[in-house]
Amino acid sequence: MELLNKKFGLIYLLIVCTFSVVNAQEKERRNEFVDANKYLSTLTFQEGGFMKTSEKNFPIPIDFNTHQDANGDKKFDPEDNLENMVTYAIGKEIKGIGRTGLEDRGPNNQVPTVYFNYAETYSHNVYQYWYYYGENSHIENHEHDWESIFIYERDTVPVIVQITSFGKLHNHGWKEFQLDDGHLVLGVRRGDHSFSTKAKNGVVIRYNGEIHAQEGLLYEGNGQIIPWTLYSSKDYTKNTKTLDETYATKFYYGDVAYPRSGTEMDLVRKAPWRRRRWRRPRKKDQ
Ligand SMILES: [Ca+2]
Ligand SMILES: [Ca+2]
Ligand SMILES: [Ca+2]
Repeated sequence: MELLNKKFGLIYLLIVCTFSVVNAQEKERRNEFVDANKYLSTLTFQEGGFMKTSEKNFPIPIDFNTHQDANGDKKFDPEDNLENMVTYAIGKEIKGIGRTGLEDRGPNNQVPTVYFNYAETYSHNVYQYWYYYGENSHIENHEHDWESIFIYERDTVPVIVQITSFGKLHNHGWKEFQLDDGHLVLGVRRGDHSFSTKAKNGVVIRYNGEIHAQEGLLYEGNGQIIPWTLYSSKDYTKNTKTLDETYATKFYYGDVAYPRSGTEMDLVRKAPWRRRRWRRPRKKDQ
């Protein structure tokens, strides 16, 4: 009995300690306010090539269209995104044929968008930028595609740039990248949207919202300036719009358009804000 009590005592102590650590983190955040614009990047997409198409979709809001039930399930949610998305276009009121062939899609709010989050480790401030695409179309076809870049800052100096590439984390030094007015220039690989340290020759969306087709293909948006929309669920971030985390908590990567999956509600993935990395960034895989 005494042993049991001791055990419970220990568990109780552990729980109390865990909560205190969490509370301490909340209270002792190093930065009272966080400017989401600080490490906003310039994205450069891979162009076409011989017998290859250019990148066809760009970072957009998960709710770019809330008025067309494209998959016919009587719900208006992100599972209609692949069907509603108009390719090779950036803009506020995009209309056209959807990615899977449905006519009269839109108007779609396909403006440059990034989902921002901030977290602190014991040594670094971590600025997280999560990009949402309607589709991953290289090697693996799936509806929805999340790619992220984390900037690890020590005091006020950016040190590590962590990118995801084919599901793995890669750490690079800040100095490995080209800069655009002090902002990172990232390459984005065609179709799967994984990041690379080298700039690409296709569509460019600058940190300030300037859009150029370069050698890529863009039917709408070329030459325009559409400032990035940054979403955050934290109340202490600046230059952000409020993200309602309950709007979507999972994304189903399957779609009837894909022979491999063939069903809408297939291959479920957590929303970034439900993932461990969102709350507790780590320097390496595992
Ligand atoms: Ca629907
Ligand atoms: Ca769908
Ligand atoms: Ca991808």
